Amino acid sequence: MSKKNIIITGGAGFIGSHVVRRFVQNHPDLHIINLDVLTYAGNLENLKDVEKAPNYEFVRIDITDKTAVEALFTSRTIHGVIHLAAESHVDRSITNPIDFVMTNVVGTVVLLNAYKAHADTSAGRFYHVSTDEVYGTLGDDGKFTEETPYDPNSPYSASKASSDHFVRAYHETYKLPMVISNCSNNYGSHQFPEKLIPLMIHNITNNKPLPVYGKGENIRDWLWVEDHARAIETIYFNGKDGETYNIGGNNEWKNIDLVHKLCEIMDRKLGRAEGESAKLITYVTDRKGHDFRYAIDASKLENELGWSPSVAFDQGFDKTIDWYLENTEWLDRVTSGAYADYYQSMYAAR
Ligand code: NAD
Ligand code: TDX
Repeated sequence: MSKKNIIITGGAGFIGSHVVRRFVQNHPDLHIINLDVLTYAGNLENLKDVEKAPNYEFVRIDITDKTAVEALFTSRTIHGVIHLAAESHVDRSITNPIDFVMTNVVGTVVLLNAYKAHADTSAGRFYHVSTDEVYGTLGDDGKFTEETPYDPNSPYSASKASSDHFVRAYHETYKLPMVISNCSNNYGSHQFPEKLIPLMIHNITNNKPLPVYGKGENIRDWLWVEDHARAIETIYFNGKDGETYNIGGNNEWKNIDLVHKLCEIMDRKLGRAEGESAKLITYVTDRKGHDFRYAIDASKLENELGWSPSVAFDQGFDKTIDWYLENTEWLDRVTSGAYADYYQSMYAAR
């Protein structure tokens, strides 16, 4: 019997590469097609260890390219889609919202149409990977549940909310098998250094200022990326069609406390005097519309599907820092070229 074909979009990105690796290694009965256009955030180096696996294939396609997406869906039977491809950085969405509408909204609808028209929906499903940012912001108390009304504040979260609505609408209208998850902030290896943790690691290593937005009091709920990938695997196989599952780390940190913890660990690992790296902390102009706090109630996923985070933050954070320190070539490569211009435009006048 031939293998079932599963497309994972955005598989060359941060979370996508962890999901692809997990599916390729754990499911030799599936043929995994990594569909990615390789934007600045996509990097096939992230998948070196699985690129020769017999059940892995890479296709370079832009999800907004209807013709190319249709051609893939008609070249063989597609059974499932796990959709992670997106423009994912909030700061970039503030300066260039249109890219976010194109990829996150239009690209998702292109995939949904191809799935509706051509997929074998009896033996797979469309899984849309989304974010807790669609729920807006919390005050000091409470957590986001699956019933929290959508209230997105940034162009990024508005585009993700819109794509979530399209997925839900396709389920209601066309009765297609679909599932959505909304996850909190991920940390781990292979994250592009525009995001808080790898950006700070890179700057500490290079003795550059550490730009903390506003007063550093905003709060995020951090989850080990491998735990997110495992949640996606659990939900893809065992979730209920038409349902949403929240995924979170139950691990809230004020940005400034997280940066201080990182500085302390980096001082030790780099053999610097205590307090040395923290001297680099620089408070800069706040992000526009900066959501104050995110926190996820993941009890539905825990109670119904038996998932829970597996890695304590201290352990995961330490491993993450070690990965960046041991992979300086990766970091150097992704911070060469266009990164310098990005950094200049985002931080120089801040
Ligand atoms: P990322 O920016 O690291 O990777 C995105 C990937 O999508 C890249 O490989 C890029 O090349 C690809 N891509 C972008 N536009 C494309 C297009 N038009 N066609 C084909 N491929 C395209 O993102 P990430 O942080 O790994 O996030 C992955 C998904 O998870 C996103 O949908 C994001 O909204 C969601 N998410 C991220 C987090 C987080 O903390 N990073 C948390 C919750 C949800
Ligand atoms: O230089 C910085 N200084 C700073 O103070 C950066 C890059 C960030 N921050 C703050 C802003 C946030 O409060 O740190 C916090 C985390 O910022 P990001 O890493 O940019 O993540 P966030 O905006 O919270 O969004 C992330 O989590 C949800 C991902 O980028 C999204 O893709 C995901 O959906």
